[in-house]
Amino acid sequence: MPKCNKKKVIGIHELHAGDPIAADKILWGRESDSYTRRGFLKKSGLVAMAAALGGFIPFASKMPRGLIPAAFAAESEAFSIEGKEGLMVLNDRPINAETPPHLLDDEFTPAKHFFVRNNGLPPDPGAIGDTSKWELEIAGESCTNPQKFTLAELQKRFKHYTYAITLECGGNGRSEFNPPAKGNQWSTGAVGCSNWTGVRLRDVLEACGIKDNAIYIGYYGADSHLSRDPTKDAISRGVPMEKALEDESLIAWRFNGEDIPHLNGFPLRLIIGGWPASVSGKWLNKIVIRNKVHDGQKMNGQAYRISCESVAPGAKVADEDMCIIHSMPVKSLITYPKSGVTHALKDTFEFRGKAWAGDLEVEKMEVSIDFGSTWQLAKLEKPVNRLAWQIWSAKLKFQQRGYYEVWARATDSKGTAQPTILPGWNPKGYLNNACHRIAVQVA
Ligand SMILES: Nc1nc2c(c(=O)[nH]1)N[C@H]1C(S)=C(S)[C@@H](COP(=O)(O)O)O[C@H]1N2
Ligand SMILES: [Mo]
Repeated sequence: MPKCNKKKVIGIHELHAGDPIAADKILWGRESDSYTRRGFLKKSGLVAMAAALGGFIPFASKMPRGLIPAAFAAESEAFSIEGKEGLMVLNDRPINAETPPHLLDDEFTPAKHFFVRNNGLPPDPGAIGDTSKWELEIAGESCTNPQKFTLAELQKRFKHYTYAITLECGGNGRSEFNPPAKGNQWSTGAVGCSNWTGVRLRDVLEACGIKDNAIYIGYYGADSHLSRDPTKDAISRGVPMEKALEDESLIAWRFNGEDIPHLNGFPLRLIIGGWPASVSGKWLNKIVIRNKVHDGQKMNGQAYRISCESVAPGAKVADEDMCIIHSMPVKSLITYPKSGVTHALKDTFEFRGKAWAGDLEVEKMEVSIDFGSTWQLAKLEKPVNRLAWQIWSAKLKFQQRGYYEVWARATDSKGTAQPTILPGWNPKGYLNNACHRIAVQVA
């Protein structure tokens, strides 16, 4: 039997109907020990709610506990965040939201459908100010000539490039692992592919001098740690020099030709494709060139690491036996039609979706309508550039009415295919690249 998705996707009204106080905590991180009868939001909750409502809330301190903001009155489906549409909000952080597969049908993911994964609290939009004066510092022990650039200087001094880059959270698909792994219970939607414009990270690093002993870079952003402790970073990850110096690694300020959405890193972010999106630092204000593996927040311990050797489900793995994730694995999505829709029987049905393979290209795309017993070749397009996802499509015939599942399977340029059900379990639930399956009712 197909396993049920453990992540509950429910609307804000349903969420509040059960236990509004708990709902507040889920949505805004409103802590039970920190409110009076009126229900003060913790600062983190306020930032989340303000972002969701599109602005500062002057009377926030007067908001009753468990209140659904009237701005969401019309929402009965997925809860939406200002500037985002149809995303499903996960339940263990203020703002982490994923995109249902049918909303990833555009060639390039529009801002409103691009997922959000925050480890900490985004900078206050009002505090960002004049973005031309936004500063990026390049430093680190392996940088010969540390410098600061304003965004305007970066734009003026270096050549601009645009690439479509697939960003996928390392934990995408986590919800299917059993025993479950802690962390955001992502289903399939912590992924998107959009056009990013900026300057090459390489050009900027070279202008600041890369010492011979450089092996890694690390980034810092302007968001704060959930605790608001200014000595702690929300996240500060990086990649080996080789990856940093690739053509497609950008310091970007444009998203599909527009400003980067606030929750996705406005005004400046690092874009490094093919690897867990956690290496693409948002609200970017500092890059360090390191003579050792970067040791920032979430580089150590078990974060963004998998067991170096495969282990039995549920096994405990020592930190020293965990390896940093590099390239993401081959994967695909069915973005049309929407799962669960009932279709009238007809000659052929059109299916389509996206496929990507980390640092590699997808070479073959197949679909199955019989739970993986047989596979039919789908049409697969080339990526618009390296590290962009690829569009696939297939025309399928169903002989009779009934319930079907359509499964999609991609194979990368090294011949590695997606596993049909689940890949190897790992302690933190990363890299689930199982075949995407949708329900198709033919009536
Ligand atoms: N400064 C900063 N950068 C960050 C994060 C963050 O919390 N803060 N989250 C990372 C993670 S884990 C992911 S998956 C991607 C998510 O990018 P998105 O929110 O634009 O989808 O950003 C990465 N960059
Ligand atoms: Mo992530």
